[in-house]
Amino acid sequence: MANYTPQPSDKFTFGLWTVGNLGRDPFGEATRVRLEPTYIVEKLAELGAYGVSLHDNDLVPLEASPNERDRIVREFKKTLEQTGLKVTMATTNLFTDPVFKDGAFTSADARVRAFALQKTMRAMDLGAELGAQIYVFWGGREGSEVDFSGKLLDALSWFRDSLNFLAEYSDSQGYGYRFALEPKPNEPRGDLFLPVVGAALGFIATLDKPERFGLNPEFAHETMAGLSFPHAIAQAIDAGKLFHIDLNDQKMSRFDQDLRFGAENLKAAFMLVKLLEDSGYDGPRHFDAHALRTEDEAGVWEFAKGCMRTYLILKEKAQRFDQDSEIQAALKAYRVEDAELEALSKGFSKEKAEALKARGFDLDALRKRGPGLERLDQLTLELLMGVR
Ligand code: GCO
Ligand code: MN
Ligand code: MN
Repeated sequence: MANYTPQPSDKFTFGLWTVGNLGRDPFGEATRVRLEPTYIVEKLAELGAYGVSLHDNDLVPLEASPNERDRIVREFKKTLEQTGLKVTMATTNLFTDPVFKDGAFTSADARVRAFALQKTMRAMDLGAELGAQIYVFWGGREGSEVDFSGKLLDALSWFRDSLNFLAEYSDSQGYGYRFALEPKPNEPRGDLFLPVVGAALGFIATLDKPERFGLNPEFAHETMAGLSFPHAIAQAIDAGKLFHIDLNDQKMSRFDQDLRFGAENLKAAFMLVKLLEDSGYDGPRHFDAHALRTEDEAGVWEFAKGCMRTYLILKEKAQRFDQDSEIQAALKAYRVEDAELEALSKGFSKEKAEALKARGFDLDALRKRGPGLERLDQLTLELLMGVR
């Protein structure tokens, strides 16, 4: 029996803000005390994680003087060296300060947009100094409640100008960042711009250097929108745009719950792990979730262990799925291959088109065929429930 102990090679990472979450919500105060970033790094290393990610202000407070900043960064780097943990992703907090209450890159106030650029460039400097190679854009406040303000089209174009500017900044500094946009449908704004994976993919194609930009999809976010996360991930993989991923869980159509990975939608979590492992995705398995507000610090580390352990268990289940002869037979029976028809249907030529138009099909047989999906689903469920 495997012991499901995480190793750095599993590439599990956590945001400083995730295990550092204070348990505050819109109705109640913090239920936990702040943990020092260096302490978080030490604990995560102990648990077998590979790395951490951070917002600029998770590490350096907004009001820190240049001297304080340097001291904090120096100490943090020392802990990284001692523990071997990597900083895999960096990002900017463009949502906490009231300055950003009506957006950052999409604010209607040019001063706010310029400040957002300044803050992001500084945060990119910090991330690069810590070795981050992925830079995430989550537009926390990039959205609206009142659309009569007339900025719907402008907002997208301001957003585009900012991303183009920052991609050039990264180049001019030699940072080599890969940028990952993180879609979310709502919360904290009534409606957020680029609400889902498909919307962000479409937007990337309009940027000056689309090859620099990909996605950081989050399980909870697509689920809040009532969409299938595995489908979104399949499309991101197909487009070559899965740069990073935020793993957590969520009940459909609710407020952003950020539950422990696998806590709610085990079937979708299994499918997701299978997709990531089968596709050869080799980026961080990044958990963007937090312990329930009920928990104390011990509960926080149980939460972190649980995220990684569930991933490893599902990874093992995916291997068993591939080795299960009945499941494999069901999969084989599901697909109908026909070399001649497949050759005719791919790569247009006039001859192929003529041949296909003239072809007869036994439609009755096609109508009557049962593809065996009930059996495949039940077999898979039984495997997940541990009786296969
Ligand atoms: C959320 C988001 C954030 C981002 C983070 C990094 O719903 O609050 O998921 O946690 O992922 O700001 O960009
Ligand atoms: Mn989220
Ligand atoms: Mn996220």
